[in-house]
Amino acid sequence: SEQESVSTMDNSQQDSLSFLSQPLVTDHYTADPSAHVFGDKLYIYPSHDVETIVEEDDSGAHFNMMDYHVYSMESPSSEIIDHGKVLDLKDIPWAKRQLWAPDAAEKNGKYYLYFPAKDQEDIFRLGVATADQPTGPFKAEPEPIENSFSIDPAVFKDQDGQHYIYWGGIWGGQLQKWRTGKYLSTGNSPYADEPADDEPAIAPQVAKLSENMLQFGEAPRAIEILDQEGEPIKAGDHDRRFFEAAWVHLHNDTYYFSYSTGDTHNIAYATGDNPYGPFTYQGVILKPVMGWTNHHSIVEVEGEWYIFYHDTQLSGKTHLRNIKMTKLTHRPDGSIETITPMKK
Ligand code: FUB
Repeated sequence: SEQESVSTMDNSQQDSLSFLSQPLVTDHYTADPSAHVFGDKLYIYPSHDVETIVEEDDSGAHFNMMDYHVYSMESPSSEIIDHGKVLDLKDIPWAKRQLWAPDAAEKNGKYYLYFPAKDQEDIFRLGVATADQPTGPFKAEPEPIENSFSIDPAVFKDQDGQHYIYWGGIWGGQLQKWRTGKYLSTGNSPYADEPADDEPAIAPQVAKLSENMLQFGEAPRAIEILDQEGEPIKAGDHDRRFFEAAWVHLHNDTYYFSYSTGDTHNIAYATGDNPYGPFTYQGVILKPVMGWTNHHSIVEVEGEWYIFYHDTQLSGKTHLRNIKMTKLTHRPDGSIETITPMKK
C-alpha cells in the first residue's frame, strides 16, 4: 500500500507532554478505531486521515478521507498488521466525499463494513459494503441504507445474536438537520437547527439491522440519555450531551452507551438494561486527547477490556490523527475508571 509522509511534532512540543500510550500505526494517519474480535483475532476498522487541499471549516470539510484500510492483531500485545486498502470512495456509487468513522460486523461467515459518506447532494448517509473475510476487500452496495442519515455507525451484537446499529453526530455530522424527520434545508451553518439550551439534547439513533444486515430492520428510534434524576440531558449541557461517536458494549448484563461530548472533548458513558435505553449518564471514560476530536471503541479481548482511541501525537494537526489503545477497567460496582490520556 502507498506510504504517507507522517510528520512529527517538534521536540519542544513532545517534551511538554506525556502520553499514556503510543501510536499503533505510524506510516498512515488513522482515526476513529472500531475494534472487534472476529474468530480468534482482533480487527480494527479505522478512518484513514489524509492531507487535503480542502480548507478547514466548522463542518469538518477538511476531514476529507478517501478510503479505508483494515488492521489486525494476533493479540493486544502483538504487532499490528495493515491489510491495505479495502474500500475506495470511487467504488461507492452513491458517495461523493468524506468517508468518516466506520464500523464492522460479522454474521454467518460474512463481514459487513458500515460507513458514513456525503451523497451527491452533500447529505451524510450511511453505507454498507460486504466481504467474505474480515480483511476485505469490501464491495459497496449501490445505494446507501434506505432512510439513513448522519454519521458514525456502530454495530453491537447482542447476546441473542441480534445486531443493532447506533449512529449520529451533531454539527458537521448533520444530525440536528433531521429533527423533524426530514432534512432541514436551512443553510450550511452546522449550528443552525439546534434545540434551545433548556430543551432535551438531540438524540443519537438506534435500529435493529435487517436479517440480511444491509438495511434498517425497523424504523430508527431516538435514544434517551437521562441524568441521575431521570431527566433528559439538555442541549445546553455541553459537558454531558451526546455529540458523536456512539459505541455500545455489554458487561455483566449492563448495556454501556458511550459517546463523544464533542466541543467538551470527553468520551462519556451512560448505562441501561437493554440495547434501546434509556441510558443513565454515569461519567467520563476518557478525558480529552490531543486534537479536537475524541472517538473510541471498547472491546473485550482474552478476558481483558481495552479502549481504542486516537489523538494527534504524530502530526499536531486535528485532521491527521493516529490510533492508540489502552486497558479499560470496570470497577466491581459497574462504574468505569476514568482514563487521562495525556499529561502536561
Ligand atoms: O473522522 C471524522 C469524524 O471525526 C468522525 O466521524 C467523528 O466521530 C470525528 O472523530
